Amino acid sequence: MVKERFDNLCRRLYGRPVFQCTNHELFHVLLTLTKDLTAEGEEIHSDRKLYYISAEFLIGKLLSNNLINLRIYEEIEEELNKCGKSIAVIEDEEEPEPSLGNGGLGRLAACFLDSIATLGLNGCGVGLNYHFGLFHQAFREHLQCEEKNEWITDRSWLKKTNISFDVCFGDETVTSELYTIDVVGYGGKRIPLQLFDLKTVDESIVKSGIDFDKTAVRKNLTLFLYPDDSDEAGNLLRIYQQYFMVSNAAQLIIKETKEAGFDLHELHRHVIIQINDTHPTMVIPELIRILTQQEEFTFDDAIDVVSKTCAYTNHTILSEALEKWPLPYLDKVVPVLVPIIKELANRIKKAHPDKSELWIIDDEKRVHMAHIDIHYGISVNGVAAIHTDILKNTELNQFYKLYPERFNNKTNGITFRRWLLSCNRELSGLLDKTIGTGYRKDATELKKLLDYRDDPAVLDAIEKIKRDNKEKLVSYIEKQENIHLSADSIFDIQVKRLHEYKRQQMNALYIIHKYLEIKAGKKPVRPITFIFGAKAAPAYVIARDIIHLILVLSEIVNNDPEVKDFIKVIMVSNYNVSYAEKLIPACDISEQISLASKEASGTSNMKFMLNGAVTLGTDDGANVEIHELVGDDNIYIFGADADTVISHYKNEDYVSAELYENSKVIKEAVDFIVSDKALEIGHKENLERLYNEFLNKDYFMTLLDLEAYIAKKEEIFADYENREKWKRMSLINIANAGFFSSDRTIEQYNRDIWKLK
Ligand code: 26V
Repeated sequence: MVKERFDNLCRRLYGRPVFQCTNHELFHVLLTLTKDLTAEGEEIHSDRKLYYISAEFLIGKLLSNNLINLRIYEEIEEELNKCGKSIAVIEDEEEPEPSLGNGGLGRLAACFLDSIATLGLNGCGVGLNYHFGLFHQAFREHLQCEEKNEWITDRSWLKKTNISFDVCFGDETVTSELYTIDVVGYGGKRIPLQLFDLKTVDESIVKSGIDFDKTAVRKNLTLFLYPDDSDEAGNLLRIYQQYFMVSNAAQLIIKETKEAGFDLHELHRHVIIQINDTHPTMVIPELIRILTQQEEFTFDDAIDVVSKTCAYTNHTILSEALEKWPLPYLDKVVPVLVPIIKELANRIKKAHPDKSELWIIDDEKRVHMAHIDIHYGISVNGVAAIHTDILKNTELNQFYKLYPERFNNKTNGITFRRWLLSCNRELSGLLDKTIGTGYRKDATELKKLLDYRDDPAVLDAIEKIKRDNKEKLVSYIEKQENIHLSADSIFDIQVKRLHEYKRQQMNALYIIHKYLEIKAGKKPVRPITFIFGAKAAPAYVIARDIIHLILVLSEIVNNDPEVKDFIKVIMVSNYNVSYAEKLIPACDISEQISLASKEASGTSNMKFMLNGAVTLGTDDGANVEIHELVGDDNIYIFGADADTVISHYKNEDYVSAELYENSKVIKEAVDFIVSDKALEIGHKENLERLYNEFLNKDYFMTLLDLEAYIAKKEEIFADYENREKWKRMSLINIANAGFFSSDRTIEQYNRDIWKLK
C-alpha cells in the first residue's frame, strides 16, 4: 500500500518512478507523503485540553521520526535500498534542520510533544515561528563565529492556517499568522505544534552574521530565536516576543474554548496551561486582562479561574537565568498588562507585608516572573528529584512553606523513538530480537535485558554495535570537520551548551594534565579521543574563551608527534540535534560533570545511558537518579555534593587561589593556559582572561573538584580495559534507562497536574 503510494507520488510530482528520482526529489515526495498520512491519522478529542506554551521547541529534523512513528520506516527504507538510497542520507542532505531552541529546555518540549501524541492526550504546543533558529556555529582562528541559520523553505514541515489575531503593544498593533507542524506520536496519533509568526518580518534586515536592528519590531519580532540579553534593545525585544507569544496563545485558548461551547467561568475545567519556564508567564495577566475587559468578568473571578488553569515548570536555579523584568520595560512594551501585574503584586504584598522575598515587584521595581507563576497557579514543578528538593528547601523555600501542596517533582525524560529507535537502529534491532518489541510502548520492559547480563552473545553484540557506531561517527567527522579519529580509541564525549556551571573547562584541564603526563613519559594504555560539542551564547565572554581554549588544545595535542597517537581532542562545529543523534550512539564515556546543585536535570545523560555509554559525573540533576538505578558499580561519581556546594556559597568561603597554590597538579594545568606553547597558537586576551578567572573567581568551583575528577577518570579508563566488566556495565545502563522515557514523565504530568482523559 505505502510502497504503491510512494511510487505513485513520485510519478505524479516528478513524472518518474522512485528509482529514477534524485535525493532532492525523494525528500519532497516523502515530505508530502508523510504530511498526507499524518493528516489522515487519528485526531484526539476530549473536553479538556493542554496548552504547552514554550518559547522553544527544539524539534530537529522530522523525516525519520515521522516515518518510524507512522510505522512505515522499514517499508520505505526497503524501497529506497533497492535503488541504493537510504532515508538517513536523504534526511542528512535534504532536510533543513529547525533549531528552534537553545538546549535542554527546548529539546525537552519537543520530546514531550512526541509523548503527548503517543499517549493520545488532547494537547498542543504553542510557541513562535522564528525565521532563523539558533545560530550556525563556525570556528575561525580558534574562535566561535555565528552565522544565521535558516530553515523555512518550501521543504519544511510548516503548514499555514488562516488563524490570526491582533496583538497590541504600547506603540503599535500587529497582526499574527499561525503556522502548524503536525507532531506524530508512535502509532500515528497527532497533535499540533502551533507557531505564531508576523507577516511583516523582514529577513533582509540581517546584517553580517546574526546582527540586526533590534528596534524595528514589525520587521524583527519573530526573526530570531530569542537573542542576547546583553543590552537593553535585546531585552526589550525578548519582552515583545514573549507578549506576542502569550497574547496569541491566550486568544487561541479563549477562541477554542468558546467554539467548543464551554462557559469561560469553567475555563479551568476545560483548559490546562503548562508554562515552560518563565518565558510564557505573561499569559496569566493577559488572560485576566481578556476576561475582565472583553468577557465581563470581575477581577476576583478572573484571577480565580486563571489561577486554577496555569501550572509552572522551573528549569534552573541559576539566578541570572531567573527572569526579572524592570517595570519601565513592561511599561514601554505592554502597558496594558502593567495595571494588572501591579494589582496581582499588591495583593501579595498586602497579604505578606514582612516577607519581601515573596513579592512580585521588588524594591528596585523589577517584576519577578516566577513569583507570578507560583502565586497564581496550581503547580510548581522541578525537573529532577534533587532539583525539586533544592527548590523546596533552598531557592523557593518561603514559597514552599506557603504552598506546600503546589510543589511537585517531574523528573525529565526523553523520547525513545528519536533517541533509540531512530538514532541507533542496530541497538533497537538487537533489543527487538533479544527482549521483544514491547519496550517500544512500555519502556520499563528494557529491564528484561538484565536477564542477559552474563550472556556472551548479547554482550558481544552490544560491543559490536558500539564499535560500528564509532566507525560511522569517524567517517562523519572526517567529512564534516576534516579530522581523522580512530574507532579503536576510547570515545569520551561532552556535548551540551557551553556554560561555566557545566564545567567543560574542567574537562579541558584534565586534557592538559594528561598531555603533560604523556610529555613526561607516562602513556595511556589505549588511545583516548576527547570529543566536545558546544555553542556559547554570543555575549557570554568566558564561555567563548573556554571554546577558544579547547580549540587551542586540539591544535596542540593533535599535532604533537609525541602525543597525538595517545590522545586526540576535537570540538565538532555546530553541535545540534542531528549531530547529537550521531555522537550519542558512539559514546563510551558520558561526561556529566556540572557543579553539584547547578544542573537542574540534564537530558543528554539519559540519552547516553540509553545508548550504552557509562556516566562519569557528579551527583547532580538526573545523574542522582541514574546512580540510584544502576548502583555504585555501574557509574563513576566524584566531587563535592550539593550540600557542600550550597554551604560554600552561603558561607562565601570558596577561594580558588588557595587550591591552586596548594596543588602541584592544579597549578601545572592552570598555568599551561598561559604557557608559551598555548600563546603561540591562541590569543593572549582570551587565554589570560580565562586564566585569571580560574585564579580570582572560579565561581563554579572547577578547582574544587579537579583532583577528584582526575582520579575518577584514571579509574574509568583502567576499567575500560576490563572488557567483560565494561560490556556488562553498558548493558546494565541500557536495561535501567526505561525510567527516563518521556512517556513516563508525561504520564506523571497528566496524573498529577493536567488530568486529561
Ligand atoms: C538560561 C540562561 C539565560 C541567561 C544567561 C544564563 C542562562 C543560564 C541557563 C539558562 C537555562 C535556561 C533553562 C534551561 O534550559 N534549563 C535546562 O532545562 C533542561 C530541561 O529541564 C534541564 O535538563 C537542564 O538541566 C536545564 O539547565
